[in-house]
Amino acid sequence: MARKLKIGITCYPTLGGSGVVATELGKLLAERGHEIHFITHSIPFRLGQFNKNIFFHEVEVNDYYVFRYPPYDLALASKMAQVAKMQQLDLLHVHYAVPHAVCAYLAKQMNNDGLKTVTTLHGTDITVLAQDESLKDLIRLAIHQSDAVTAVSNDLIEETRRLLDITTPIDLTYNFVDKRVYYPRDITSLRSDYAEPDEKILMHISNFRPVKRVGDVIDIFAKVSSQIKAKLLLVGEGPELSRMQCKIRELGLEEKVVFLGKQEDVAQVISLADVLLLPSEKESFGLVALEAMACGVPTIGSNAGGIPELVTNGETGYLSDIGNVEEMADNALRLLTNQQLHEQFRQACLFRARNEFCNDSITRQYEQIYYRVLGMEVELPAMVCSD
Ligand code: GMT
Repeated sequence: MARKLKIGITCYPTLGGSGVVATELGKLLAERGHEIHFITHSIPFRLGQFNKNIFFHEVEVNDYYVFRYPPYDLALASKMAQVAKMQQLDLLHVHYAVPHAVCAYLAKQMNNDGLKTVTTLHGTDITVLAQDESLKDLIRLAIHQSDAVTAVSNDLIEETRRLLDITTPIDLTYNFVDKRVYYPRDITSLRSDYAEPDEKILMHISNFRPVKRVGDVIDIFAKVSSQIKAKLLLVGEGPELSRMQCKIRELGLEEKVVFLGKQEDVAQVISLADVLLLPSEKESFGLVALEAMACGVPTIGSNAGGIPELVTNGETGYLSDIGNVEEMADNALRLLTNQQLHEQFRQACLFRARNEFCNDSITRQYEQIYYRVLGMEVELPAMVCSD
């Protein structure tokens, strides 16, 4: 039987797809008997219940008076090296290239015990930061110095190669959802708080950054709600929120739009929706569309980045070119006015989420990568995602 591993995980621990994936992965690995050490500036928000295999090491930044800017990156690298030594970690798995992969490289240099590093690229660390000439060489160095690099879609792999001229192997590790958490919830009583029985619910969940094109969400909804009775539920907060509030007022849609703010129990909230709107400009994968899919909710969105690897156009949702809000609205109307078609999409969503993106098989892929970088020949049995 394969030896259980001691793994350090670093991620952005607050709200955000990369932090969610890293935290859920850590929890699943702990369930499988590995010892997981989160090394972050605060407790990952999805960590949840106590598990004897999970440890948290807080990165504290030294505010020494000569520092104009307290050096978080150096504090993180030192903490990584310290924890790796004290806990005899086998490897560090870092999520997001900057600064985490760079810090892991520094920690490896400080540690003489053959510490290995695995870097997972999540999206904006490449699609936005690698376009910045001042960061490009640093990101390239961090990638080259990792013992394994994974990315969450084929599109992101290609983008990484294109933007950074990287030729070394990059493993594909799609985002996943825990099927014990993400399933269609019973929302019968909750739904009436938001919509009449004959109204449809459209939903958008994001961090309201410009790349999410929340303005398009509102334009799509404006067209849909001019044709059928509908509500728009907006979940999350971010820089575009107040501009969007103005736009909603200008279009006279206040009565039809509900702001839910940040929500932790995404599976419960998303189960309220008839469709999810995701018209992003950039999206390396689109975890939220997978969360929706696992709850039986089809996505209407753009064909940006890795979204087409997740959403099958015409089967589990409809994808259009970025900014084509007319077509997106028509597609939403097509689904929302045809109950039989909607049910067909819903079933396809449930099947695809469970079979292609389930927690068991993707956790196993990560384990294979860990054993490979440690030079351990371990053949883990293939995982069948069953009920
Ligand atoms: O979507 C965001 O803006 C958050 C961002 C993050 O860094 O946490 O999400 C990225 O990573 C997720 C998990 O791998 C992906 O599902 C998202 O598609 C990706 N976001 C972008 O590429 C914009």
